[in-house]
Amino acid sequence: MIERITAKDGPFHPASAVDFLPLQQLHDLQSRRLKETVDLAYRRVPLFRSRMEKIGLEPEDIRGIEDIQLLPFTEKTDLRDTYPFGLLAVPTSEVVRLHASSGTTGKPIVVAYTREDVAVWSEVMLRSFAACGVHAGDIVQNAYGYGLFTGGLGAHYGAEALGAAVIPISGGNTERQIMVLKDFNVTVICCTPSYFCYLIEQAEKKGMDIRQLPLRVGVFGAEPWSDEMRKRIESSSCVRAFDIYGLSEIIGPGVGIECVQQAGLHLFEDHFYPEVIDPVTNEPCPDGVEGELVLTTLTKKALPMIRYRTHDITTFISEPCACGRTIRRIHRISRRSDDMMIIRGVNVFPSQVETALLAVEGTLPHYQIILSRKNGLDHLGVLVEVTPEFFSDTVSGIENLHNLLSHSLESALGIRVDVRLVEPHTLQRSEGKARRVLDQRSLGEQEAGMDGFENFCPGPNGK
Ligand code: DLL
Repeated sequence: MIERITAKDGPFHPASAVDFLPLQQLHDLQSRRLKETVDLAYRRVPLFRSRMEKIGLEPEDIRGIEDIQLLPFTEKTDLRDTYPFGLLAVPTSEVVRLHASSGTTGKPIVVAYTREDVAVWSEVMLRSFAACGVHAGDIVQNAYGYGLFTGGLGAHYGAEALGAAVIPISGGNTERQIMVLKDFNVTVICCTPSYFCYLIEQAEKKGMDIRQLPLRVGVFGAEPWSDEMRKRIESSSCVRAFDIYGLSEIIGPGVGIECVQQAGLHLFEDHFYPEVIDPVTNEPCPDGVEGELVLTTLTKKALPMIRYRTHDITTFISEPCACGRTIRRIHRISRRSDDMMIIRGVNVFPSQVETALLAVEGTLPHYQIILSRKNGLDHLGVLVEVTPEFFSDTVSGIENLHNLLSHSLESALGIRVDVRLVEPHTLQRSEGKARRVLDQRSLGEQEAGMDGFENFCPGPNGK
C-alpha cells in the first residue's frame, strides 16, 4: 500500500491507491477491462453488435486500450431510441437501481446499475471525497437532489463508504438547510455551485456568517461554473470549493474531481476511459487542445457505454499533478458543444458571460441571459444583480458600473450586449442546476425581451 499522508489532504484512504498506479499498470488494467467490456456489449447489446458488424469489427480485434479508436461512438439519442431498457447488457433481474435524467425534450434517458455497478460508483465517489480532503469524521450535508437525479444517492453512498456522517437533506428547503448547516456542525457541503451561492446569500440575510461555521469543503458540480465563481464562493464563505464532474449515462457524479491542488479534474480512468476529440473530424485532440470529451466505461455491467459522446468541452492537461496522482487531468468543463448561442453570426457561450460579469467588482453571482429577437435580429441581454452598496450608489456610480460591465462583456464576446443591473434577490434562484439562458427567440418581439426590468437600471441607451 502507498504510504501517503499529508495534513492538507487528510488521511490517505487505501481505496485511493489506484489514483497513484504506475502508468504501465494502469494501462494494463484499462486494456484488460476494455476487452471485457467490448465482449459484454457485443454479446448482450444488439445495437453495439450491429454497429460493430457494420464496420466488420469483432471483439478479438480489440487487443488493448490503444485500439479504442476502432470502436463506434454512442450518442444520447441511442439511449432515447432504445428507451427504457434497450441498451441493458443484463436482465432486469440483475438490476438493483434505476435513475433517469430528464433532459429538456421528450422522454428521459434511463440508466441502470447492478450491485457491482453501485459498488464501483461508491468507490469512485469515495475516491472523489478523499481527493479533496474529506475524511471519516466529517459531517457531510448532501444537498444534491435525491430521486431520479444521480447527484443525491451518488454522493450519499460515497461519503458513507468513506466513513463520513451523511445528512441526506436533498435539495431545496433553504431555511432548513441553513439551520442544519449551523446546528449539526457540518464540515462538508455537496450541492450545485449556484445553490451554494444562494445559501450564502440567505444565511447572510438571517444575519449568519458562514465563515464562522466549521464548514470547510464544498463539493460542487452538475453544472458549468467558472474560476471567477470559485473565487467569489471561497472569499465569501471561507469554504474550499472543489469541482466534481459526472453524468448519468456514465455513472452519475464521480467521473472526475479536483484534488486539493485545485488544478484541473482528475478522471477515474481505471473505470472511465477518456478521449478528447475534435467534434467535427472525430480525430483525437493533442493535450492542451480543446475538444469533446468521449468516455468509455471499463467496468459497468448493466449499461456499458462505449465511446459515449458527452458534448462536454475540455482539454487534457499533460503535466503531472503536484498531488502525485497518475490518473489524467482535464480542465474544468466550461461549456457544452450544444450550449453555443449564435448571435448575429458570433458564437457565444454562457461561460464567457459568467467570466466577464464576475470579473467586475460590484456584481453578485446571480445573472440571467435572455435571448430574444429585436427588429428581426438576435438580441443578447444579460440581467445581473449588483451588491446592495452599488445599488444604493449615486446615478453616476451605477452608470460607471454599467459601462464597466458592458465593456467587459463586449471585449470578451466581440458583440454588444444589453446589460441591465438589477437589485439583489430579483432573479429566480435554483435549488439544483441553474438555468442561465432563457431563449425567447421563438416568441413574438412584443412578448419577449427584458422590458420588465427597464425601471431598475440604465440600459445601453441610458434608459
Ligand atoms: O449532473 C451528475 C452530477 C451530480 C455531477 C452531482 C456532479 C455532481 P446529469 O444530470 O446527467 O448528471 O448531467 C450531466 O451535467 O454532461 C455536464 O454537461 C454537466 N456537468 C456535470 N458536472 C459538471 C461540472 C449530473 N462539474 C451533465 N462542470 C454533464 C460542468 C457539469 N458541467
